[in-house]
Amino acid sequence: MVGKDNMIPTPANILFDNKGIVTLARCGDKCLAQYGCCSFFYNKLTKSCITATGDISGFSSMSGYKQYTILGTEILQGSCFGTSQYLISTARKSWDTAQSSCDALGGKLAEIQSKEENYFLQSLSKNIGDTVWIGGSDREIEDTWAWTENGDLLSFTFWGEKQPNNYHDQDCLTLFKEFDFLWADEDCDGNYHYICEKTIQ
Ligand SMILES: [Ca+2]
Ligand SMILES: [Ca+2]
Ligand SMILES: [Ca+2]
Repeated sequence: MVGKDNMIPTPANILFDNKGIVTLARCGDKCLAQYGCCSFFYNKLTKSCITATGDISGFSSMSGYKQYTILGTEILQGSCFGTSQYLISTARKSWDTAQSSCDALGGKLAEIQSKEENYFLQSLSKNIGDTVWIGGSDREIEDTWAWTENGDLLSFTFWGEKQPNNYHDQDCLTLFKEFDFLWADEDCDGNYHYICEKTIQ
C-alpha cells in the first residue's frame, strides 16, 4: 500500500545498491539477474543503480534517479505496484491505438481498482508531467463507465471538477494534467501518453 507515510524507500524492497554501473542497460541486466527484481533506478550522473522488488514508488522521488522496469529483455520507464507492472508510453496515441499497443505488450490500458492504485498512477503521471489515457470508457452506454478488460463498471471514481462532462461526446478516460491528474473524460481520438498495466506472473 502506498500512502504519504511510506514515500520513503523501504530497505526491505532494495535488492542491491549497485555501485559503478556505467550504463542503464547494465543496470537492467543486474535486475534481470536478480530473482524478484521488478523495478530499478538509475542515476545517469552518478552511475548509481538500485535494484528493487515491487511496491517502491517512493524511490521515484529520489533526485537524479529515474525508475525503470523490465519486460522480457526490454527496458521501459515504469514500475511495479502490488501485483502489477506499469509501463509508461513515450509516444502520444489515440485511446484505441494505445489499447492495441498495450495488448501487444501483453497487457492492457491501466485499470484502477483501489485508491492506492489511483494514487500510484497519479504519481507516475506527474513524473511524465502530462495527461495519460487509462482503460475506462462510456462508449457502450453514454454515462455508464466501464473498465475495458472485463466490462466491470467503475466501482469508485476520482473525477475532476465538472467531469465527466461529455463535451462534444467524450467517451474515454484520462488522468488529466489540468485537474492535477484527477479523472476527466476526453475525446477518444485525442493523442495522449498512456499507461499499460500487466499482471506480474
Ligand atoms: Ca489495476
Ligand atoms: Ca461520454
Ligand atoms: Ca471532459
